Amino acid sequence: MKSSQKLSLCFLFFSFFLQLLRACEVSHDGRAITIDGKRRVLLSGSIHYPRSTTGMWPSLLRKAKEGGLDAIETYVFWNAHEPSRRQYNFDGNLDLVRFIKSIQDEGLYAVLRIGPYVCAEWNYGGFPVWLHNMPGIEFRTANTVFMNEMQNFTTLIVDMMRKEKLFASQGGPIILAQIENEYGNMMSHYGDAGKAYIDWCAKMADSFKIGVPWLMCQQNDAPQPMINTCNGWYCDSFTPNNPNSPKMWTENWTGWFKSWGGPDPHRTAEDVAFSVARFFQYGGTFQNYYMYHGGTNFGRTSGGPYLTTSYDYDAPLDEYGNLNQPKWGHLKELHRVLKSMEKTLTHGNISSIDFGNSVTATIYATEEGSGCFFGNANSSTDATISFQGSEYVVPAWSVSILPDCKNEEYNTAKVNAQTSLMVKRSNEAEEEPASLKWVWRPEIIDGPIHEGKGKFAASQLIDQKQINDESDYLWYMTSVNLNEDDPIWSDNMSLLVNGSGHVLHAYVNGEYLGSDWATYGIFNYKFEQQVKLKPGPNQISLLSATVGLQNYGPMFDLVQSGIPGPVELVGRKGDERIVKDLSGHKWSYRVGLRGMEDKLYGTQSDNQTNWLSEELPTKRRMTWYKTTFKAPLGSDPVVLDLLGMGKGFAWVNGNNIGRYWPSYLAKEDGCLTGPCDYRGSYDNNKCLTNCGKPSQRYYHVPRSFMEKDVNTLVLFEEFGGNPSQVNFKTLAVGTACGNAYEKKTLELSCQGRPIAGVLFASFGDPQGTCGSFTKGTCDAEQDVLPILQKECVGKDLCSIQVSEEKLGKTNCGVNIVKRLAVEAVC
Ligand SMILES: *[C@@H]1O[C@H](CO)[C@@H](O)[C@H](O)[C@H]1NC(C)=O
Ligand SMILES: *[C@@H]1O[C@H](CO)[C@@H](O)[C@H](O)[C@H]1NC(C)=O
Ligand SMILES: *[C@@H]1O[C@H](CO)[C@@H](O)[C@H](O)[C@H]1NC(C)=O
Ligand SMILES: *[C@@H]1O[C@H](CO)[C@@H](O)[C@H](O)[C@H]1NC(C)=O
Ligand SMILES: *[C@@H]1O[C@H](CO)[C@@H](O)[C@H](O)[C@H]1NC(C)=O
Ligand SMILES: CC(=O)N[C@H]1CO[C@H](CO)[C@@H](O)[C@@H]1O
Ligand SMILES: CC(=O)N[C@H]1CO[C@H](CO)[C@@H](O)[C@@H]1O
Repeated sequence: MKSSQKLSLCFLFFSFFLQLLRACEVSHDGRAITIDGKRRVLLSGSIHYPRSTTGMWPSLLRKAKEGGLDAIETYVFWNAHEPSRRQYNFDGNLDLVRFIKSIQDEGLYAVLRIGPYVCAEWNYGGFPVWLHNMPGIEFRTANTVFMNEMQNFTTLIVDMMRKEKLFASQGGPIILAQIENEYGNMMSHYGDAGKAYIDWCAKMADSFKIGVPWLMCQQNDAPQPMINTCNGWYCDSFTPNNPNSPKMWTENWTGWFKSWGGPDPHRTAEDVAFSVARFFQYGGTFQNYYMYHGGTNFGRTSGGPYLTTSYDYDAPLDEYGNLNQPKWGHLKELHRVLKSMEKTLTHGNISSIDFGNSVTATIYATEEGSGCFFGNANSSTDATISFQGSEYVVPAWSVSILPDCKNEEYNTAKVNAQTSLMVKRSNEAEEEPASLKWVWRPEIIDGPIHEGKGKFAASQLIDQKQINDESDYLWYMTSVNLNEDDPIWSDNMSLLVNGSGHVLHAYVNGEYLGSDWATYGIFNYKFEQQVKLKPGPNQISLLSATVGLQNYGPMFDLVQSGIPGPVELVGRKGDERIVKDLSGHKWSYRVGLRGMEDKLYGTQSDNQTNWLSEELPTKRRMTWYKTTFKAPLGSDPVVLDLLGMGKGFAWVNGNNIGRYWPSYLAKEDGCLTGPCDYRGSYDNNKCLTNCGKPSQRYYHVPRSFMEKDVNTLVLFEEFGGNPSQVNFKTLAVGTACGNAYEKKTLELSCQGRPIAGVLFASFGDPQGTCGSFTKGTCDAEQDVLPILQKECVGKDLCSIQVSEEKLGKTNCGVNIVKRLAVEAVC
């Protein structure tokens, strides 16, 4: 089909009454992905459906569309969909079909990365743990057991999409699919079998005949017809392995993820825009933001080890779905300019001029006209270049885009989008935290646990994955018979536990002995504690807790979790050290916690007895807390402030909102001391904030988890905490700042509420950042504040043309690039 008259979207209209779907042909050449024969510039963004709620999807997708995206990319999460072999879950926020249809409803395309290995900082990289326990299996290599299971699941997903007519070839939104994921940088560890496996993956994918192209990311030897694509911070120097494959970027990291013990990573809007603009300058035509919305690792979905419940990622839409400004707006503007050049970028003859010092101009020439990029990859020096008789200033580490090669329409370092500072407001529905009435119960760990009565036994320490990941918690229990003439018997005996994942609580003879946990980056701990033993049998009960299973690395699936051992008793007599290894003892195992078996987190009326209201304990290990609360009024996102708590899980009306661990503070140093300098190569250790504070204090409680009236909050506390400070807050834009250059339009919005006031306005060379603007060396001759107040106060959105006509003359010198800076309160 070659018809330029047709709408470029494959689907025209979709409603309850009418479903007008039109199949379209998705293909590619060396230049771009083509849709119905037309080369396209495609801007895509990752949103993972299980990391938000169905209620959030429409607004997230609308904001993505409004932000200038053409496509939404998602992984498919095998372990979420097939928690037990051949038992499937596609309910609630796992309803993949509904998610893809929601994408279509917003007029967006979809990119389906089936994997089924996904990495994604998702528990075990998306593999079900039962898979690990299949006899004879080896992951991600030419192993029949693995390949059969992978094919079984992949087929299920492909068939499901096909049945619902979701591929573009059937009139659906899916224009691209992906098989495997980032295997290229792992393949050498698998030898020849790795190569055989990737060829098999390609053949299998191709055999599905889905009618849209398949991608393989980070796979330099991807067999045809797979398109190999780039993932990274920057992908401008990437070249596909086939002249017929377009230059595609499947993961452009908009920020980074966070770990327990880690500070908050940030990537500036200027640098993300720079990386994208450079990619297009150097011939790219498809790029995807990883993530566009990161969201939340609800329940036990976070990968690891040690990845936080928040998966905010500093993405253009924040964890809660708010616009992360200025990033969202700055990229929106970039998308608009790139889309306006679609024809030029996908057809133009490309030539370039090297000005030295990392400054280059790239010209895309077509019969109808030319488009230009001026790139300056020098991290410290602004450049002035002379091009076709005019002079242009290109700031350090920036790209200017001139769609007509004459007028600069966009520069990645000049942010015109507003900056929003979010505030947390206390819950107006209740005078909290004082009004929260707590009840509590101990987790029952006497009785069977201290008698070592488990559900199964083994004469060895097992890998915690053997329990199919049904719980974070596994009791390892054994008994050791000692008498006073035992060689290790002494006044100074200790228990040693070599553990890998990730937290340990040790009990001896019914008494708590101590705890230990790994630190981020070093995922094993060596617990050693002096212990008082008695003659006769001694009961040792070790509770191991995982904090997200490994999701990345060569053979990551084999990394041990739980207590690999050894577990030893050590006796000391003078300088002599005598060891008794308990690792080969008979160990009895018990999965999970009693309170979880009894569903203490639920709202059902059974099990509501036995909660104690007297003497609310603090700093008490292994304790369940419960309270009821009224949902905060309004529709702003809600967070649970868990400051004062140790580590555990939180449930709202039975919904597991994820692991909490506010007592784990981010490292003390390495954070920013001033503003982040966007110039120079980014990596995830640049521009950190929140050092020395809890890695995660606030936890997202989606509105759909709450009822209007009474809601139940249950906490399981492992280390000991104080719930009296726990409270709910709502999140909203508190301050909105605009900072726009002359000839641009300054737009301000409080995102959902009217602008309450304007505190500062200056047209000249104002200094400082949002919240601390000051006038610079020059300013407008008349006070511009009243103009802004008149235009903005009481409005949901105001736009002001930044020009002397609108704001009056200034006393600025000719060399000053004038800007309007405004600070508004919401
Ligand atoms: C997947 O495996 C089940 C048996 O476990 C089988 O019934 C089904 O047909 C398989 N699906 C495919 C597509 O092979
Ligand atoms: C950046 O510019 C400076 C000054 O012009 C020059 O000395 C330096 O070599 C340049 N760096 C790069 C990486 O081009
Ligand atoms: C682009 O290059 C082709 C082949 O060299 C040439 O025929 C064509 O005229 C060029 N077009 C423009 C606009 O420069
Ligand atoms: C027990 O042994 C450890 C390790 O040698 C030593 O650090 C500790 O001081 C000893 N304690 C006593 C009470 O002797
Ligand atoms: C302790 O466990 C780690 C795995 O977490 C293992 O690499 C190490 O060899 C073990 N130490 C000893 C002494 O066995
Ligand atoms: C090679 C590499 O670091 N890949 C990472 C890309 O980013 C995604 C998302 O954060 C990770 O899942 C990959 O491990
Ligand atoms: C202590 C108690 O009442 N436990 C019960 C809680 O509810 C579950 C089922 O929901 C029962 O199995 C427990 O016996």
